[in-house]
Amino acid sequence: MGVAEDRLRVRFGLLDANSDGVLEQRDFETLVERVIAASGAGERSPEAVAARTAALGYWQGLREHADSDNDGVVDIDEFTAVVHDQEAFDRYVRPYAEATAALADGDNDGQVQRDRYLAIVKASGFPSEAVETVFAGFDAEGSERLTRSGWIDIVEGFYTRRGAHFTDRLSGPDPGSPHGADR
Ligand SMILES: [Ca+2]
Ligand SMILES: [Ca+2]
Repeated sequence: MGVAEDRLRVRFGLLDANSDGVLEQRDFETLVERVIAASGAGERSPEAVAARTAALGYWQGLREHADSDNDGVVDIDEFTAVVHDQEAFDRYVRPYAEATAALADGDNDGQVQRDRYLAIVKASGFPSEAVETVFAGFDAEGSERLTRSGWIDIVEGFYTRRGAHFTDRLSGPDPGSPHGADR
């Protein structure tokens, strides 16, 4: 399997929160609750409510776009056919990235602290070491913070780039177990 296929499998596996091999609404509901819990935002906070709406929008957008056999779930072949589509990213993935960045930016100053970033990205299923490496790569000045737009750039790079990209590190050494349950 080539690097590009590995990368696709990792992306798919991260979204398949219940690891049943297909993407469905339940996966997105599970993911967003993990992210909300990790963020420290209240379950009923406006940011949490907005994140749930964005997660559902992500799923609905993906299903409408990708579920070509119309069976109500998105399998890896259907996912692979659409994942690099920049217009689709802008339409239904970016709002979710923005909502999670808002969750992470607890004091709403446009900056995300390193510990919050790490907690949320790990809750999304990425392996710890990879997450820290990517943060360090992005935070070249050692400020221990990311801007919200930097956060969205990371998500966008991970999902839409076809070629090599520094977010490849998020794939970690073992793309077969992206959830890294015991790390
Ligand atoms: Ca699933
Ligand atoms: Ca399908």
